[in-house]
Amino acid sequence: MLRQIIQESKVKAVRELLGRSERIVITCHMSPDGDAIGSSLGLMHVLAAIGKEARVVTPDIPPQILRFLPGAKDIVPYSKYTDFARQLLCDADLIFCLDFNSLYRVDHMRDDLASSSAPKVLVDHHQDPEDFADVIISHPDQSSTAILMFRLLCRLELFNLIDRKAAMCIYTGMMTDTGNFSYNSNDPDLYVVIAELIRKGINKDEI
Ligand SMILES: [Mn+2]
Repeated sequence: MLRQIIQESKVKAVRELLGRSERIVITCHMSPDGDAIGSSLGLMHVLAAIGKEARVVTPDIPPQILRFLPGAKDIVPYSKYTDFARQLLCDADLIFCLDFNSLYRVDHMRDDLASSSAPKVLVDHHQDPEDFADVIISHPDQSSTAILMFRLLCRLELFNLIDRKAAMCIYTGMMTDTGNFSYNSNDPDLYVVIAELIRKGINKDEI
């Protein structure tokens, strides 16, 4: 089984925030990569499965190469749909900030993100996160935000709601940040997670 690395107090805080939130925004850094988009969409699918209205808002347009990911077409790029994205941030009752450690990483979306009254949960693996979120789940020893998201979902007892679509997104994130498991990839837990994602029905040869 997986080692437990996320503190129970933080899991509990996220569980409570989720319990009283309906409109949830998930965001990530500008020039999003496979980890930023994969962990965001993976979370989005699971939140949708528990009946939440979850939207992924990115600072700019995600790269074409990630369009194959389930849910990618529903992403709202702030740079393109600024008013709509601003409204989503403003109306949200919870915001997940994934795969970045500083508000500067969301570029021109910074003010709208910072000024939203919604509580913020940071899930990230970069060093020295800024203190802008209400709950900070920061584990620089983890190879990707996507594997950290998988761990968080398991701790929230949402493992059973990770479907094939969510699994594809999470796998893509894990793969991206390890160069297809060529670096930062000695943690045995990585392969435990991959095994679980394959059981969820992903075809890793097609990703
Ligand atoms: Mn990353």
